[in-house]
Amino acid sequence: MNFPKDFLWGGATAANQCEGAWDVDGKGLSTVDVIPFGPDRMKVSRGIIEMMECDEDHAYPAHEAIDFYHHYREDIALFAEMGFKTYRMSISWTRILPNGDDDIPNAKGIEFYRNVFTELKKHNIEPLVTINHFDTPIALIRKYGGWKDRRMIDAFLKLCRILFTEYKGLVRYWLTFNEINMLLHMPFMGAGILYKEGEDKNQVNYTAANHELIASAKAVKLAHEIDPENKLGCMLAAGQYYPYSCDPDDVWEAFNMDRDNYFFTDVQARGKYPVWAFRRMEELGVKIDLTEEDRKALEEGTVDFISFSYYCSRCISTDEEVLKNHSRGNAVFKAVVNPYLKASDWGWQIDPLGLRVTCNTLYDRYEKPLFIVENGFGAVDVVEEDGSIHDPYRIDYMKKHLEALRDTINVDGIPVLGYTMWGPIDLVSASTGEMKKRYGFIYVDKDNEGRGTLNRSRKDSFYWYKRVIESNGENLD
Ligand code: BGP
Repeated sequence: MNFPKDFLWGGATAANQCEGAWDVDGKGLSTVDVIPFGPDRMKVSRGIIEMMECDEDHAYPAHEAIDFYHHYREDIALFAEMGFKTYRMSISWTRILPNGDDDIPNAKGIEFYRNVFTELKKHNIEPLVTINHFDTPIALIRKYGGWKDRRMIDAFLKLCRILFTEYKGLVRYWLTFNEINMLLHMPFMGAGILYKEGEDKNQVNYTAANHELIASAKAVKLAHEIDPENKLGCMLAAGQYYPYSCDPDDVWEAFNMDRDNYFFTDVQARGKYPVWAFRRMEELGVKIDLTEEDRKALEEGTVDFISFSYYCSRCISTDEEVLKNHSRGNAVFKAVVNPYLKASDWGWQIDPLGLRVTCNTLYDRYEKPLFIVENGFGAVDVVEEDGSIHDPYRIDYMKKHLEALRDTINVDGIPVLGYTMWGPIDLVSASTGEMKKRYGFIYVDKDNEGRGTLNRSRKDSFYWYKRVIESNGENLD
């Protein structure tokens, strides 16, 4: 028993982390263009420091990134060489609509993505497109204050209508919002949210979440209307919470931490807010504006599949002493170090079985096909004198996760549409802005300071993944 016959093997990237060309061919300014490298990055991402334009004192990694904008043919050829069946990428909203809601789209932006999709088709690679991957037009933040304003729904749908119409027949798989739950953790990066003095953060966050959820549902309906062949997915930053101990308080805490994340997918998959979400909002003193029309939209816009990123499981405790040992990994999530697991250099703990646990939980909850659209290992790579790059740690991480996925499919019987590992080509890290935190099978010659030729080269893992795809996952060695 192995992976399904039409399993979609591939890799995933995001526009701002690879395209560069931030101000080229009419592209407008977006949140990700003003999120700097260095110590201020997290503060800006979280909305603690306000940054609405670039300044001289900071460097902005998204400006050039790995310049996929000018290298896409070469990069796609390398993906094809590995045998990719699918490539997950995102659209830069401001490349299509420079101000976020322009009446006339930017022809150069439309053309760029058409060229990319056509190139993919040439290589028989199915595009999987994230409509919004941490990317809010600055002009809409100035105009509306980002997703806390209901008018963002119409602006987003304007973008969606253009995409679904322009790329009809070229793209079939769409995700509405990348890691939609990130809105609660990195509000500026996730949803273009800046808080005004005295504003209640919970109220703002849940209002914005409500708007994104309505926008997502309406986009799903629209996509199905424009082309019934379209398949739409939600996208969650997943990773099961484990209780640190069997103390019922820890168990209950872990259960609730998970629920906070499922808040979004519960609505996107089931078409309505779960009972507990209203109670939770009441506890927080939050009131959302959910009209009859909104409820209908949520009901009519449920997703076709559940996609998610999985890097690690999370562990939580109610014991103050244990809580002091905060996990360094993915610092946006509250978690303590799990003593049973090893970690990457960035403190992200490695838990392949956690992927199986997460898949089973999501399938039990929604009974819809799953799609793992991000999983991978950020590490420092060394280029040898002869130019080769040996990355057994990356192969080991992915092999173990693919074994767990194989069990999920074969032993547990869960339908999984595909697997797009994160960052098949080195790109800018979303959390740290670094180049040094590399995920790729393809090395890009560029360092944290922006120096390098941007030349591409194949790591050992490149050949390994090629064998994996060739054997449809039978050969994971
Ligand atoms: C997810 C994001 C990606 C990606 C990945 C790895 O949260 O969807 O954009 O970057 O994490 O994280 P990082 O780049 O911080 O290592």
